[in-house]
Amino acid sequence: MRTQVAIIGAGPSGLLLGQLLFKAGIDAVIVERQSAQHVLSRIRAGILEQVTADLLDEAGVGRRMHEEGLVHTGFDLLWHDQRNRIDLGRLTGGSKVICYGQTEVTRDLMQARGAAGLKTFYSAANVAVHDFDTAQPRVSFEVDGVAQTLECDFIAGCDGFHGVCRASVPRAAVREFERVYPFGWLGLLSDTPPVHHELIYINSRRGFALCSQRSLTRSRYYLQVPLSDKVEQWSDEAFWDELRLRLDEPARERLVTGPSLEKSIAPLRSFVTEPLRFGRMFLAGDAGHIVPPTGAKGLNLAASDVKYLSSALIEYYVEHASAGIDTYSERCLRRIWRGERFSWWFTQLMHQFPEQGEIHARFQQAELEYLLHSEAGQRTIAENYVGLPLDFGA
Ligand code: FAS
Ligand code: PHB
Repeated sequence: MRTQVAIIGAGPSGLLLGQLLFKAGIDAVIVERQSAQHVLSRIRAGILEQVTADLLDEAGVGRRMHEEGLVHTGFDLLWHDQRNRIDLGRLTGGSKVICYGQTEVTRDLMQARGAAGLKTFYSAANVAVHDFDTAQPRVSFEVDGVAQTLECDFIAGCDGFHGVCRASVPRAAVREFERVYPFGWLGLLSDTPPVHHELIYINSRRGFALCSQRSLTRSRYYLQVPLSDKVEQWSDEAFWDELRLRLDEPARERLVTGPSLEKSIAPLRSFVTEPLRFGRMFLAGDAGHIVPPTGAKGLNLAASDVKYLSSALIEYYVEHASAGIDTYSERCLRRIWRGERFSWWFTQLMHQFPEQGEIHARFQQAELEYLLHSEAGQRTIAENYVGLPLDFGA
């Protein structure tokens, strides 16, 4: 079996890349370890930057996002019972974000790929990548116990943090940068109306909390919890009780609780691999980097990687040029590190770090008070949150 681009992973990175290549007439086959149902069962990101929304439109899958997504022009910061709105629209000359769950993005991409009759191997076992440092890379895997080999020109490693592609690169060829945070995010999804029309990021003495949403009738909440916590320890009632303690009075009064549709604990880390290209194999999305979700950057950085990679591959096949391929890693990493920095900074600002002593809480309070009385301070939050332009600082 042969294709032009073998894509490993059918998460948002792999599916979006497949769709953009298809629109350009380039053949790509996706090999995914899990079933489609399992991929859709994962509850992840919720905020799309304009760059990501534009890319979904370019891929021809933006219709439902525009119909069902919630346009947000601001969010609230709450700490010590002080709630202040960061006015994204005013501070960035009109930029906004769209609240539309990653699950729905993935569903839209899956449906478009299925409608186009494009080849996707789900439930693939023992996926391995070979000879990506030669001009004849290939992928081997098994489906229903039958061994398959996919010969290709390029391999796109869109297989997430725990994937096989980065793991297949000789250690001497990569530099990895990592910071693991001493807490996790306990997330709960419920069919209850959101507590506020926009997001509320909370720095409470009891820990960080986030009030997010998926629609006018479906909410997504997060609580900072110790890394030692297990999701089984947290009943729905315990979750709602703890959330109430971290909200201010107006939000407590508006909070509508209900049974959880999903509950999980995600660890938080900052992680970057350098470089992101290894001969004819490229890493994109979580395969190459991870951010703490505080800044809502994970999915959006994955989308910009895919923008750079799809443009490079289209340039290679259509214009027979390799400038995009040769600069892929450098262009992605410039944007990745900006997203990493903002996500780290926002995490440091909004979470409790008891191990760093009371002085850290005082630093946080001083920084929050400065930010909320400084147009410049709020503008730095706003322009990073809505996403810097793709060519920023180029
Ligand atoms: P993904 O991990 O989504 O997809 C990789 C795909 O590759 C998966 O389907 C996997 O099954 C497959 N795969 C893995 N190994 C394979 C192999 N050997 N062979 C074939 N396929 C293989 N971001 C936010 O902005 N906000 C959030 O709140 C948020 N919450 C998150 C919670 C969790 C638990 C995690 C893990 C991430 C979260 N993220 C969040 C980040 C998340 O949204 C990612 O940025 C996004 O999923 C990136 O998409 P992909 O790069 O496609 O990686
Ligand atoms: C979400 O809705 O899942 C979400 C929103 C904003 C974040 C993180 C997660 O910063």
